[in-house]
Amino acid sequence: MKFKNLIVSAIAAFSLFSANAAPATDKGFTNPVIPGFHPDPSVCRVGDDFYLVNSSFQFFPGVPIFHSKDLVNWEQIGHCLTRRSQLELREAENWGGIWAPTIRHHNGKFYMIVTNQSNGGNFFVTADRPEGPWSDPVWVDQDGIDPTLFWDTDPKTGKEKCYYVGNAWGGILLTEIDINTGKRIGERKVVWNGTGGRYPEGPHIYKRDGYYYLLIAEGGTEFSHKVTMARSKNIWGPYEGHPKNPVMTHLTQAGQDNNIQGVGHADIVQATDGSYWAVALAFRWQTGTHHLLGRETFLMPVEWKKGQWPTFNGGKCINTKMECPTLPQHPFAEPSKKITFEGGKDLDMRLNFLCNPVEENYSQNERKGYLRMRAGERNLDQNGSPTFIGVRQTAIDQTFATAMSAEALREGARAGITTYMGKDYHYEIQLLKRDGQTFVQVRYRLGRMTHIEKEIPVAATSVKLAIKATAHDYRFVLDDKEIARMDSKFISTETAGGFTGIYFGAFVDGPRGSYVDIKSLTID
Ligand code: 6LW
Repeated sequence: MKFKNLIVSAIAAFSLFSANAAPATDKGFTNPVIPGFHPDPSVCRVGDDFYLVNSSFQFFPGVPIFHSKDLVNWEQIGHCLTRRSQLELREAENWGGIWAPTIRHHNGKFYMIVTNQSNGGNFFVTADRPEGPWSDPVWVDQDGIDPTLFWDTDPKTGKEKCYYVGNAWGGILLTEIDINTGKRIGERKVVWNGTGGRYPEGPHIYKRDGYYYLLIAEGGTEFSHKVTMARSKNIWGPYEGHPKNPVMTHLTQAGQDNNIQGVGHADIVQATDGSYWAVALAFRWQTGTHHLLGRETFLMPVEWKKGQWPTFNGGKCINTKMECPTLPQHPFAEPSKKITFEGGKDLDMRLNFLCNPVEENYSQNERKGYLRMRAGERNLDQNGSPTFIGVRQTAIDQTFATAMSAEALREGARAGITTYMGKDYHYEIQLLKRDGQTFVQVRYRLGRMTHIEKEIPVAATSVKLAIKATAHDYRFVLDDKEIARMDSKFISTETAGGFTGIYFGAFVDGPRGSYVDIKSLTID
C-alpha cells in the first residue's frame, strides 16, 4: 500500500511477516497456526502453495492474505483490499466492516469474495497473483453474509457454472451468478438450514465422489460454535446431514475444560499428497473465561476416505499441541521484532489503521528515519479514523514499546501507545502537556467511563513507553519502570463485545498542529 505522502519502509520488509512460525517438527505442530485476531479463515491451494485470508472488520488495509507450504507455517504476503475504491469503511467499529472472506483459485485466477457490513454488502475481487494487485470490487446482488464461490460443470449441458453460496433468508442460500458481472442467474434457494443450531453460516461446497458436500458453521461464534456438514447428489439438494454432526465442536463435555473454545467457521483443503486438512477459527481463554486476542486461525487434520463422510481430527477436540504427522514443514523467518521507518517502501504488513486513514496525518518525508503522526479530527474514543497505527497482539505474553517526544505536542494534545479493543474499550500510556508541564499518564476508557489511573510529571521531553501484556493484566512502563497495571478482563471480548481482538497501537490526538515522531515500534 503506497501513500503519496507517506513513504514508510520497514526493515522487516525483507522478512515478510511470518505469523510466529510454529516449531518445525514433521510430527505435530502448535495451534493456533496464525495467532492473534485472524478470524473466519478460508484457504485454497495452488500447486504446492496454500493461501489463506481472514476477516479484518474496521481495520485498513483489509483482508490479510497469508502463504504457506505446509499449512502450519504462514507468512503474510499482503492484503486483498488496499485502497478506498475496494474498501470504504465509513464509521465501522469492531462489529462492522469486513466479515468472513473466502479465497478460491479457478482457471488461473484468484477470487476473494467477502461482505462489507458497513458499505455495500457482498462483493469479490480478483487477482492473477495472490500478492495482488487485486481488482476493484464486482458487487453481487445478493444480501446476507459469509459468501463463498463454487464452480461446477452442468452434467446436462457440459457448461461451467459459478455458484454463490452464503448465509441468507435464515439458512444457506444457493444461486448461480455470472462471475464476470456478479449478477444472479436464475433461481435462488435455501438448500440447507443446518441441524437446528442458530446462525447457520460460513458455508463452503466441495465436490467429491459424485457428492456435493456442504460445510457450514452453526451456533454463533461464541461457545456454542460448531462445524456441521451435509451432502447431496444434486447441488440444489435435498441435502442429508452428516450422521455424526457436528463434525467439530468444543461445546461438548470433552471440550469443556479445553482452553480453546468456540471452534467453528472452517474450510477444508486437500494437499498434494492427498491428505485433507481444515482451518477454523477459535479463541483461547486467558484469564477466567475471558479472551483478548480475538478469534485466531487453527489447523486440524481431516480423514476423508473415498465415498465416505469426513472426520475432523479423529472426532476429537483440537489442542494447542497437535500430535499428528504434518506435511513436510517449511518454517519462515521469525517476524522482525522491530518495525522501523526508513526509506521509501510499502508499509510493514503488520501495521493497520482504523478505518480509511487520513493520509496527510502520516508522513516520513518530514524527518528522516521517523514516522510523523499528526493529530486529526478524531481521537481513540471516537469512530472513524483517529491518528493511530497498530499491530495485532499475537501472543498472550507480549510487550509493545516505542520512544516518543512531546516537543511538538500542543496544550491538551495526547500521544502514546494503547491496547485497543474498540473505541469504548482501551488502555493507554500517554504523554500530555498541561500548563506548560509534560506528564505521562496511564488512562483507561471502559464504556462511558474514562479515568486517569496514574499521572507523573516528566522533565525530559523524550520518553520510552512500553505495555507488557500478561494473561491477567497489562503493565504500563515508563523508561523501563512499571508505573501501573490494569486487569486484562475489562477489555476482553466478553466485556467489550465485538468480533475483533486487541491491537497494540501508537496514537496522537488533540489540537491541530500537534504531532509526534516515531522511530520504531517493537513487538516482542
Ligand atoms: C462471520 C460469521 C460470524 O461473518 O461472525 O458468528 C461473522 N459468525 O460467520 C464475523 O466474524
